[in-house]
Amino acid sequence: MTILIPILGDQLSHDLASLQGVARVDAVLLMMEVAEETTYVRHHKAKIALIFSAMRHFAEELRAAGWAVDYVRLDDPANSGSFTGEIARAVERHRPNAIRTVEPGEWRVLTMIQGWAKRSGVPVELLIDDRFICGILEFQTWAQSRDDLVMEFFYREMRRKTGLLMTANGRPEGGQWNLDNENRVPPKRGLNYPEPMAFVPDAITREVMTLVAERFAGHFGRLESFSLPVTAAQARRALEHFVRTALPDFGTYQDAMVTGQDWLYHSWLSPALNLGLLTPIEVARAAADAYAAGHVPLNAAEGFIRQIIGWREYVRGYYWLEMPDVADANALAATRPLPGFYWTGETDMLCLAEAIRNTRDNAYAHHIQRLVVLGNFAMLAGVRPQEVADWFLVVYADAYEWVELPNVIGMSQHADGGRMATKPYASGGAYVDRMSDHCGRCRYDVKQKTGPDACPFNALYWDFLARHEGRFRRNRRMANMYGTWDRMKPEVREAYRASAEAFLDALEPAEAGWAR
Ligand code: FAD
Ligand code: DLZ
Repeated sequence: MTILIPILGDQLSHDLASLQGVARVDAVLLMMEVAEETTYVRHHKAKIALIFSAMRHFAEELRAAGWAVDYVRLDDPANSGSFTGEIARAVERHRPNAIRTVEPGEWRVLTMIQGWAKRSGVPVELLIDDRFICGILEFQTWAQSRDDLVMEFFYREMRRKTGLLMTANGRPEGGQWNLDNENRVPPKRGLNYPEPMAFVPDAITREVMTLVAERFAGHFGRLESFSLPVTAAQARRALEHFVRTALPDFGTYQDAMVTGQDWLYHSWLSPALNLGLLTPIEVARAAADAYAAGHVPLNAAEGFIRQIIGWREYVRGYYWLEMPDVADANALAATRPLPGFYWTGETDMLCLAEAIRNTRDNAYAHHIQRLVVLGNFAMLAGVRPQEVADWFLVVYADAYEWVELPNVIGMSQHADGGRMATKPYASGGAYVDRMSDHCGRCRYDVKQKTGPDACPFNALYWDFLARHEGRFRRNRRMANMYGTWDRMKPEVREAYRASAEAFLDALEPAEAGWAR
């Protein structure tokens, strides 16, 4: 009896469902570095290095634990270049009786797996990925029971399910489910920002970095500062470090942006989480335990836990509920190509330049840079959502379609017509000014509303509301903004629209070939 167990690059967990209940003598674990996965979009160099290094470390750990691991390297001359091709070759080598694998993170890969049994003549067992707190079917049942998909209500279900920050009588700790009214404080001078734990590349990582530097030289991003955790043991140390040094201030300064400060109080745990080096429940428990021990305040623990058991689980459920149609959604009929500065960073808007620098150097930008700066600009400018989604999938070390696409199409571009968010996350320069120190150092003036020196976010915001009046005017959550627009003199409204048009006309589109 031989069972072939493919383990994909984001399934690097020792308690993976496919490894349970199988005798080691009966199993061959198959891990595949394949060209198709490295180039279906042209990932940031650091992302490829991270995945290959973590895969190679995980294979060593599996071997040390007594598993037979068949590891196909990218530079193996016989490598077919695709998961499906490697399954066919592995079936030739091992003649398995069955293939057993865990549901993948992407629709694209699921359609591949659905063809394996027919192509190879070997039955394929597809197991639920129980590393997530909420299963795909469970989310679908929740969604069917409701008229809307408001995340807050899903989050409360997850609090009840996990018991995290719940009192013995089933009430939320502190009496409130959500403490965001204590969060979103602007950054002050004199704060000390802890850095995430940095790991010096070992021999395996250095070998992978050389491979990536040679083979993927034309891909976006820098590799030199690579220091991410590549094993579960390192990821646990990074989690402990975050809980001790940054979590206490996580909630308070969650929306802050500071020039030259790339992480502020964020965790930078998403790459390890999304690879499977950490599980969401252990990360959320670490925060709850720190609160119980009196080390972090409730607003920090609650805010952080909401991101993990709320948003992260929610977007995964949304992805499988809405795929495949959501990938092509474009409710606002946006047609503009992505501006070239998303790849070069060459823009005078300091908030954008800073977010893109962080992205290029670290394959990272924190949530508010992604949402309020990069996503907001693309939506206001009317960039085609699929080009925005490709960019986000390329540039971040934590980007897999199940988590990237809902955040782009649903949360940031409103391209799903409001299925995820009842109102678009649109804002002008004032919000960036309130939450950051960028505007005081920027070549544009956030206080000026129109003209060549005004912050472009101001005119773009009003132009966006005017362009989409037919869709949004009846939205009760946007009534105030349309009230303000209505009270403006016609010549003021016209000046906003002319300013936006002049700015947009001058935008250079990106050169072809960066993303695909
Ligand atoms: P922290 O601020 O420390 O948050 C803790 C954890 O909560 C994160 O590690 C992450 O696992 C989870 N989390 C927080 N917000 C979200 C969210 N909206 N969706 C899912 N998980 C969340 N996250 C990804 O993991 N991969 C992506 O490709 C991705 N693309 C995004 C694209 C856009 C347009 C936006 C607005 C958000 C995107 N996010 C994505 C969500 C979020 O920005 C990142 O998870 C976060 O910035 C990762 O940094 P961190 O670990 O320091 O997060
Ligand atoms: C993202 C990625 C890359 C760059 N390379 C590989 C690879 O060579 N082998 C592999 O198993 N996985 C890789 N991945 C992650 C996969 O794309 C990921 O498993 C699927 O997208 C499903 O989420």
